Amino acid sequence: MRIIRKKGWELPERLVTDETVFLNRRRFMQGAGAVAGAGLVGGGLGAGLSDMAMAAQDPSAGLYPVPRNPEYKVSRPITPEETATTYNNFYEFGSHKRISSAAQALPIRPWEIAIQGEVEKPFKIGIDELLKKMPLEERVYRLRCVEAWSMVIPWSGFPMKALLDLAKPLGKAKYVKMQTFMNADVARGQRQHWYPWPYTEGLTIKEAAHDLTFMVTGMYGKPVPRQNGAPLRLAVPWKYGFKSVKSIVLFEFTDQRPTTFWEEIAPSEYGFWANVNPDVPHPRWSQETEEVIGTDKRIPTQIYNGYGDYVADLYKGMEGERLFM
Ligand SMILES: Nc1nc2c(c(=O)[nH]1)N[C@H]1C(S)=C(S)[C@@H](COP(=O)(O)O)O[C@H]1N2
Ligand SMILES: [Mo]
Repeated sequence: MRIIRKKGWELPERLVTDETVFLNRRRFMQGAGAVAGAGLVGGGLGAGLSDMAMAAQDPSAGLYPVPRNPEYKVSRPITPEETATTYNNFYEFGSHKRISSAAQALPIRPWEIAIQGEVEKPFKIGIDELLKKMPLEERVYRLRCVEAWSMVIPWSGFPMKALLDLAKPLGKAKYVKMQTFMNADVARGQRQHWYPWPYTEGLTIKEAAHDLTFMVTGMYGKPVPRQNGAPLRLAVPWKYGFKSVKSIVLFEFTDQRPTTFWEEIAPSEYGFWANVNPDVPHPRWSQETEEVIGTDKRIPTQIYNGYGDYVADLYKGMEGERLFM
C-alpha cells in the first residue's frame, strides 16, 4: 500500500554532514526526536540471546561453511566478524550504527519471497526451499558505504543470475526492484512515517545478471545475522553500500526504473546508479578516501570499488547518466 508522505522537509545541504545527521536533523525538525530516539535504543525480543543461541535456531545453519570462490580476490584483510556484525546500517532498526541487538527481534522464519511483475509466472518461495535450489559459495567482497567507510566481508550465497534463471523474467523486463520486509512492530524505525518504507532498491537486468552480483544468505561461514540482512540480502560490491538491500521479501521485474529509498529521500545525493568513484564527491563530502572500519586507517577509494575490470563495460555509452551518485 502506498502512503502519502510529506515532501516539505528537505533541508539545505549545508546544514548536515552525513546520512545519519541528515535524517536526525529532519526528525528533529518534525519535533519527534525524543520519542523516536527513545524507541530505537535498546534491544528487541531476542536481545538477550547470544550469537551462538541465535545461530543455532537458524534452520540453515547446517549449510555452512560453503566453498570459497577463488575468482574474486581482495588484497586487504578481512574485517573482524565482531566489527562487521556490530557496526551496521539498517534504518529499519535505527538511524545509527548500533542496531545489532534491536535487529534480533526480527522473525526470519517463515520467510516468503515473492517473485512478480514481468515474469513467465509469478510465484512465492520460502527461504529454505530457495536455499535448496541455489548453488551456495563464499565470496570475499569489499563493501564501500557512501559515508566513506569500508569493510571486507566473506559473504556466502549465490549469484543473482541463478535467481533470474528461476524467476524467468520476460524480455520486456528491464529492471528488477527489490524490497525489504515491513514489520513496524519489531522494526521500530518503520514507525517513522517520514521515511519512504519499505526500503526499496533496484538494478537493471543486465546488472542483476552480472556474475559479481551476489545474493547473500550467510557470512563468516554461518547464516547471515539479522543485523546484516537475514535471511536474504544483496551484495553489489562495485556500488555504494546502500544498493545492497537487506532482508528482501520481493523481487519485482519491470520495464520502469524503480525509485529507490535513498533516491526518494534525497535525489541530489543518492541516485539509482551509485557506482563508487573517488573523483565524484558526494555533495557534502569527498569520496577520495575511506575509513577502514576496525582500524584507524584511511585508504584511497578505487573506481568501481576495485571491480572496474569486471563491470566498467556495463556502462559503456551511458556517459550522460549520473553513474557515480
Ligand atoms: N533494508 C535496508 N537495507 C540496507 C540498509 C538499510 O538501512 N535498510 N542500509 C544500507 C547501507 S547504507 C549499507 S552501507 C549496508 C550496510 O550493510 P552491513 O550493515 O551489513 O555492513 O546495508 C544497506 N542495506
Ligand atoms: Mo551505506
